[in-house]
Amino acid sequence: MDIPKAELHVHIEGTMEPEMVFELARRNDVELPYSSVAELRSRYEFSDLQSFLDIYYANMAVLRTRRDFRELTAAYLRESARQGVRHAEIFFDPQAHLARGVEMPAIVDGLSEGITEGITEGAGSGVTAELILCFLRDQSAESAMDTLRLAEPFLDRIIGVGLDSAEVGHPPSKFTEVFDRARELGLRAVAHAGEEGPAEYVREALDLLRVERVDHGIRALDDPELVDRLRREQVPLTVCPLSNVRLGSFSHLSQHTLPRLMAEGLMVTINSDDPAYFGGYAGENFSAVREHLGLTREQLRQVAANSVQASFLDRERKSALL
Ligand code: ES4
Ligand code: ZN
Repeated sequence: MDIPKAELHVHIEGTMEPEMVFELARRNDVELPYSSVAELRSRYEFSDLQSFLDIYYANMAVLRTRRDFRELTAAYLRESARQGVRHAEIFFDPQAHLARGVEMPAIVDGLSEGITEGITEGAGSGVTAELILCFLRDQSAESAMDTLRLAEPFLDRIIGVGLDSAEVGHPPSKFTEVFDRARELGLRAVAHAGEEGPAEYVREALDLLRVERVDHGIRALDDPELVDRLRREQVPLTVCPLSNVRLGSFSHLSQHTLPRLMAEGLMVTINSDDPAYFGGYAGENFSAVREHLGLTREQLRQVAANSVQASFLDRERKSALL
């Protein structure tokens, strides 16, 4: 699917293919508990979000240097550009790296160099990308605030903040203060909500964190009043079809509620989440929903246009992509 589109929900750490896990492990002298790429790949059978997060955080141990972050990001941009992505807003999880002693400058410099390299050498000069710093919601609000403070010298290269990791038991309300601070600093705001957690978390993300997009949001369908509000306000939802199936929200892609979200008149986008783990990048998510949910070309065009509209690009760049 080569319809021009923006990817609004991708975790850079989730783009690390098993081959790169092994390559970086060798280069950085990190011992892996698997003997081969095939064995690692065979572990990618998840029952829920936590079972995925356990292996996702474990694999991150191989990411150590600025160069690692640069190569990871450049590789992601090259692949997603091949799949029609013209703009990407990329999540990263600094707390996970700081915990291993990797410092904020190595992380942000590496990621931004990777964006430059990916754009100029592979993806083509038409591609753009931005970074969104995510707070880990299963860590404390204080840790999130400390992370934001550490990121302050780099805010010229960070467009916004997000909220990710284990959702249930970690409501958006826990992070009201740090999102307020982020907004004061001029950052945009998004948050994962309603992936495994209840529709109420989507409301909290909107009312307390004042997010401009909701990441996932699929559980909003449990709450008709919330659906009305999402429609009225045209709040973008960054839906990740292959991710939702691999993490057990739906038994098969044919059971995904994406068509219902669209029929309700919501502003839906299609994204890859953690493509190295869930079986596909943005284009592959588009092809999969076309095949298994019967979305028409016209509907897919609409979803792609939504992604441009829902991005943090300025008005001229949006018109150029529409
Ligand atoms: C994530 Cl699929 C998903 N959900 C929540 N947090 C995440 N971090 C990386 N992938
Ligand atoms: Zn996600």
